[in-house]
Amino acid sequence: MSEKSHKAGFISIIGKPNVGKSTLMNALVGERLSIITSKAQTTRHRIMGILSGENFQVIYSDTPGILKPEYKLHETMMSFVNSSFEDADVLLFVTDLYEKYDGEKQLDFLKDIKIPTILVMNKVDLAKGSQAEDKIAYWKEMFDFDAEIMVSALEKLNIQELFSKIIDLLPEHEAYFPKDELTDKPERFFVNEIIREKIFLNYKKEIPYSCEVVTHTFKEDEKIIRIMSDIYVERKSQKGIVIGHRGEAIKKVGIQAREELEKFFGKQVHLETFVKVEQDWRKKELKLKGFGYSN
Ligand code: GDP
Ligand code: MG
Ligand code: K
Repeated sequence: MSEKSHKAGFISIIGKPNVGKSTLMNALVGERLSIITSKAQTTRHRIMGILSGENFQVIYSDTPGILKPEYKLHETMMSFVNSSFEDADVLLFVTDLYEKYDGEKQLDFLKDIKIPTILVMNKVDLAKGSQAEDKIAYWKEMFDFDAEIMVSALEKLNIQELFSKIIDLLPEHEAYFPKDELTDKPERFFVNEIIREKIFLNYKKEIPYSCEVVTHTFKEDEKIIRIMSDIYVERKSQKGIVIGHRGEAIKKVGIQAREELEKFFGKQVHLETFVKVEQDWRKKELKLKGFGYSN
């Protein structure tokens, strides 16, 4: 008897900030793995979601978007974007009804990409008339894609169809990970990301971008998870803003993060946060490595 064919591979989800990459990955994997907010650049790490079936294993990586490297941090983020291409078997180039191509260098790779690429037109739930079809035609005029599809990651429209196209383009390969594995990231990573999400929701301007979260304690027992996390800011003045008048601001972040963490882990959570100053952490490569950004 011949063995059944098995497909497996790495899928990189790429595109500009806010086109819906994280939402799409979550729709594809069916779990709330990466952090979604309406503000750009909240996804700094490379996240993998793994979906396995009897005859397939699809490994997704969600990237921080295609950005201009302004700070050291952005360069590190860019290296995540770039490195995610290298081992990809299929690329999902995600765009939405509103994105335009202005000749950006960051999209040059689309001109001579060797990896099978699917054009994913997201947010069709908001499309009027032939807006989505027109936008697809617009992108196809400039670049070659191996397939294209309209989806709504938010409304989970056409997600199954997209999945079929991904499987079509996947190479025959045995599974890369044990089949019950959901992600390659430890729990602390999700804690950091959830706290970061609440920081993004609660502070304005540069504050969220000046914060880094490091969870140093994660103790789980039968009833409760005890978590301690440091929030690093760059300047003393920012520490004051993050803490807020009588600690009100940081308290709000802590409550919102705890509620989210309890949903995520399905368990009672006790969360303590400490705000610390680490001058110019953004510019210090070594520090970045300490924060876990190097790969
Ligand atoms: P990313 O930066 O590319 O990862 O984008 P996110 O997944 O964080 O989404 C950015 C914003 O777009 C969020 O407010 C999402 O709720 C919203 N969004 C994502 N997908 C859709 C969609 O299909 N339809 C609509 N209406 N909004 C969406
Ligand atoms: Mg994202
Ligand atoms: K985002």
